Amino acid sequence: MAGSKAVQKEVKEFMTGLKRRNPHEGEFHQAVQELVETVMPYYLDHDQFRKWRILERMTEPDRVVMFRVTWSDDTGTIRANKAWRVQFNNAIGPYKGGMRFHPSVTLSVLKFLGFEQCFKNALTGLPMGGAKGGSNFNPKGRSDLEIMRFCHSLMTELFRHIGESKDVPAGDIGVGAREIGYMFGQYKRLENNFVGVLTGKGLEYGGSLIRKEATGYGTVYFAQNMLNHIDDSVEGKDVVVSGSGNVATYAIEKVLHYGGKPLTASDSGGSIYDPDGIDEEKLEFIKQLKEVRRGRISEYAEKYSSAKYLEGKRPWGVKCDIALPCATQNELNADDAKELIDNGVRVVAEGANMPSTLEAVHHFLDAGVLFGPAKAANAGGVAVSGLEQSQNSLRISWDAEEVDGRLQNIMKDIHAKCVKYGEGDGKVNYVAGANIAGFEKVAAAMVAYGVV
Ligand code: NDP
Ligand code: 2IT
Repeated sequence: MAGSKAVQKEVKEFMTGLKRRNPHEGEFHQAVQELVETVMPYYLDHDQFRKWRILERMTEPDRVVMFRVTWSDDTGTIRANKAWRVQFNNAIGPYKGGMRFHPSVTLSVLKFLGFEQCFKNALTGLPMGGAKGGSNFNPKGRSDLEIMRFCHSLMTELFRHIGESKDVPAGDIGVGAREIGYMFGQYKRLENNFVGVLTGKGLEYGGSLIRKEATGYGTVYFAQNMLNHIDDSVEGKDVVVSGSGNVATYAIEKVLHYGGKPLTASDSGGSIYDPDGIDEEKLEFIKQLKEVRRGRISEYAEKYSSAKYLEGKRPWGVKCDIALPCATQNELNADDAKELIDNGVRVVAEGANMPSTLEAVHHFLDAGVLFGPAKAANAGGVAVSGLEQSQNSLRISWDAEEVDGRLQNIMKDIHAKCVKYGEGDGKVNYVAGANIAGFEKVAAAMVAYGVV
């Protein structure tokens, strides 16, 4: 293995070039830095990858489509939003990755997400390349009809760039079953073709059981695998969760199944802390609140007197054994990491994409916390998307037990890959393990194609 000084020098030089080529893309720089820091020693030891300049090629998307989405709101006012689809890399399969609707969406955000998706998808063992898309559209407070007009308009451009063997979008922040339905309906109409071009579809029109639950369940399966590896388990543990959307809700549900105690949930307004624990009945309230009524998490504290509402605060100050960041990028910084470590956290599994800053990750690793990075820990969502594609191609539907069983096996397998590539000195560095395992698969496929 190359010496650490030489490695650091190569990382620095590589990042200088990447930042020069991609100015003002902080999130993208961060995601690449995290990968390159851990992959560089492996890269320097593998001449075939260096010779083919795989890292330089892999950090440049295959293509980016940028377009305008024009729609009219309920008052008749014309609106125009920006939208993108970043088709990052299809070396190991058709492009695959979610669509995000949120005012914070920029090209940099979608490039970081698309880049990480390539390695995450590789880890699942399924044939899926990496992509991400989305818009700076803010769905909050919009009526169903406004959402529908926006989704139809977006698909009126996007349809020509996607396809069941080309690029298969799915959900992400601000894009759930409702939005997928509107987008799929418009795709089908424009192409006159009923194929599995989106995943996360409703069960009535080709969706898969367990897709809705998959990311949150998968994150807790991953945490359970990390704990089982040291002869421990989620049972009896205090768990702090951020977010109250799709990923957070089903992470809380699986913690309950495993006998853990979920203590918190949050949204962009603040966090709720329930020292009595969020039980099945309280979780049902959150599901109704968020999936049906689209309300604020503060209502939980109005309903349950056991809970406190921490306005404008993230939940990282609450003492816990396990932390599951499940909201958004950079929601857990160095100070939060120190506080969690001081309070005795033993496991962090990232349900969201890049929720921990690079400094926070370094703190967790230095403190010996079992840290499951997003690429590995939240791969369950896209894995079941891959299974939805398989079911669509086969024109069959597996039952929930079948899909959940496959999901559990995939998460176990990802854990094993992280151990294989990240074990040293009796410890597992899951960041290095996930990055190297994902990188190796994509890189080997790129080498096989020659210079393209
Ligand atoms: P949802 O839209 O269902 O929920 C997002 C949650 O995060 C909401 O509680 C939202 O609060 C909160 N949130 C979003 N942005 C911010 C912000 N800037 N500050 C504070 N809170 C915020 O999205 P998902 O649950 O699907 O996604 C959550 C994370 O998981 C994202 O990082 C996503 O990329 C990742 N992920 C999702 C997968 C999936 O299958 N859905 C798969 C793998 C990863 P509010 O309502 O107030 O905005
Ligand atoms: O970040 C992710 O992995 C997702 N939003 C899910 C992508 C997918 O294609 O299911």
